[in-house]
Amino acid sequence: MLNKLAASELVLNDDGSVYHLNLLPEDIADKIILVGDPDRVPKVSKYFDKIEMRKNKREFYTHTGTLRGERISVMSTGIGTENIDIVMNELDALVNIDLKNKEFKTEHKALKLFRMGTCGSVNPGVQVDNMLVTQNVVGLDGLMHFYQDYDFENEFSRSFLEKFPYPKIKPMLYFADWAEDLGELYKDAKYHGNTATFPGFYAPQGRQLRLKAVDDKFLETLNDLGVTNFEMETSAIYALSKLLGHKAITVNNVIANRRRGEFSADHHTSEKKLIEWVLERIIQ
Ligand code: R1P
Ligand code: URA
Repeated sequence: MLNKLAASELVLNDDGSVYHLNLLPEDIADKIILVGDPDRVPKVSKYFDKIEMRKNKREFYTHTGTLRGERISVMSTGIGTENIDIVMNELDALVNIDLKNKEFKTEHKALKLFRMGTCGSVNPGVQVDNMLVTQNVVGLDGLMHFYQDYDFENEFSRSFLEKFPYPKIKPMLYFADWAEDLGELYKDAKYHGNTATFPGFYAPQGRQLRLKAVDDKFLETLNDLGVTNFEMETSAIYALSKLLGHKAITVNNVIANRRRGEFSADHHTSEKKLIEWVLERIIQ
């Protein structure tokens, strides 16, 4: 690969910021909280001692400041792994590429990424409005098949693949796991589990409004394969972090129990609890 990147490959705005995130290298901290919903960004940054920077473009809103004296950023990713592809590559470019010369830096910087999201449980025993940390993730979104050199295997992936009964979906599957040392920070979470990340909210997650999903037993089948919960970003966050050399962990607020047909009666309160819980653990 050429060391100097063409203008069409690493796209920058007029002020030299990365194209979609609209950020300059000095705008981000090494610890970044990733949330899906742009409205969740101020709900997190209101806890900062001071906010030094607010920028946005499209669904990507970023606030950077300090909390208990430590620099920290919070950024919204919008929905889906295609957005995560942009977020991860542009965040990595901010720290590991010299944007002026468009050359790779010789020293690598590792970011710490903390996804704080929402999910639906497919384990009937998981209670809504509680926190669920993702240890392993299976991506059914296919993103990582566009990258060379990604082939992650562990005990979970091997047993999952052995029994996965949907041949049309199987070619899209890939696996990843958390950054173990960040997992230590979250060891007292109510639930730890295996997450499945999907390229949609409805049929991909087995929801049937007027259209039928792949099969009526999708939730039970995935749960039998060891999956605890469904959402739309973690596979790409974990897998791209592994390839790019960053550390990542996800904790989601369980807002739905799909097997019991329940939805949270007050997800604003449990969201607040999640934000406070995460901030207490990642800034010590
Ligand atoms: C779907 O409603 C969205 O909610 C979940 C899913 O992953 C998807 O992004 O996460 P966030 O609440 O972080 O957006
Ligand atoms: N987010 C999802 O992607 N699925 C759910 O069921 C709830 C939140």
